[in-house]
Amino acid sequence: MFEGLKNKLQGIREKFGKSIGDAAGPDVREVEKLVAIPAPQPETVLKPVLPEAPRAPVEPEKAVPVPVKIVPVESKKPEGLVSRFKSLVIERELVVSEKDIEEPLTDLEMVLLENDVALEVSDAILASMREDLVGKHRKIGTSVDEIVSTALRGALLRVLGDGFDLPAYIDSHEKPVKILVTGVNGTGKTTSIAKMAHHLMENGYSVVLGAGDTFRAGAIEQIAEHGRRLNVKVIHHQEGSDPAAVLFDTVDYAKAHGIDVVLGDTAGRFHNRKNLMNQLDKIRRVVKPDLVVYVDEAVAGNDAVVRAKDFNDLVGTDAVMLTKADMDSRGGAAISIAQTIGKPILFLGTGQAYGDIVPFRPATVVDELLGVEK
Ligand SMILES: Nc1nc2c(ncn2[C@@H]2O[C@H](COP(=O)(O)OP(=O)(O)OP(=O)(O)O)[C@@H](O)[C@H]2O)c(=O)[nH]1
Ligand SMILES: [Mg+2]
Repeated sequence: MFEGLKNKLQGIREKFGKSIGDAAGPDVREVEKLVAIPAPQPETVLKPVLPEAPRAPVEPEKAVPVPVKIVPVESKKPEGLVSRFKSLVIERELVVSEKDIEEPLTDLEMVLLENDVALEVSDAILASMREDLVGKHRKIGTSVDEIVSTALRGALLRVLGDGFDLPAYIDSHEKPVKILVTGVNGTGKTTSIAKMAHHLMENGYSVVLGAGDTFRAGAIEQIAEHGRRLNVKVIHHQEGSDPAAVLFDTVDYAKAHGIDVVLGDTAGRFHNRKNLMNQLDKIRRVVKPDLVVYVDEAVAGNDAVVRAKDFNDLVGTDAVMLTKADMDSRGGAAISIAQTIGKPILFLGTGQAYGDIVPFRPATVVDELLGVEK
């Protein structure tokens, strides 16, 4: 999963590390040679080592620290020797400037855009990297790669958001919890419904499926077959019937049988098909779903991001499931969707089997991208 991006990010980490290392090395030597600068008051001493103001806005708590903590260390040294403030700071600390990381930042931007990360998300990641790296006092001795990977991890976590805990949602919600699945044609909606049913049952919830795709030939038989294999009830009407009525009946069945979760399928549709979008609107009004889950393919990259936006704008979306992540080496959609539409990713689909569904946990995805050993 996301192998291409993962490999590129490794290269980027090394570039950041090299740039920061280069920035630190010569400085240390050069400064150590400087001598005979009179020992000024601590305030004056510290002024020249204040880092350049970062270009990106910083939150107050992340603002450049005034290095007052240096003072006691310095005051222990005898006065009037070498350029005390410089040797002190450089010996003990490293301050990265915007210029030091300009090149790896540009490389990072290229890698993100090449891997289908949306422009606004790439911008947000870069801003976060600047904020975390530029102008901060770093103790020499700290691993540079650790500094870089912590910044990258923070940047990715910021754009991925908090994720979505479905079991917690179901537990705190009146039953049945009604989940409506939407999306364009062939992205894996029906398969994802079967996978979600399997996942929910494994977690102890009862489920009923609604065959809300009454449009495509064979769609009802497809979901009915999933129902047979999973031993789950499927409510269906005839092909061509009103999907809102099918899903209404599915909710009725769930209420009558004390079922925890309704999973409603819908026919695939593109956002520019006005009639079909109106039909979704009608389904929403009749069924009043608790969660509308938009399904798209991770492999679709930026197209998936654009479509997710369109669906969210037109019929609303509460969470996203990204399928075919097993075939996606770029990861752009997975990284971009939560930030661009402001809705969490719920699951990743990672194959064709019922068990190939993974709750989307941002921290785990970032570990995967940064190659953290589990
Ligand atoms: N590799 C892989 N294939 C998947 C995944 N999810 C779904 N598929 C495949 O994608 C194809 C389409 O899946 P469907 O579930 O029929 O898609 P749909 O969105 O319901 O399609 P329509 O109802 O025609 O709009 C099938 O061959 C699935 O097996 C996944 O996570 N990984
Ligand atoms: Mg389908």
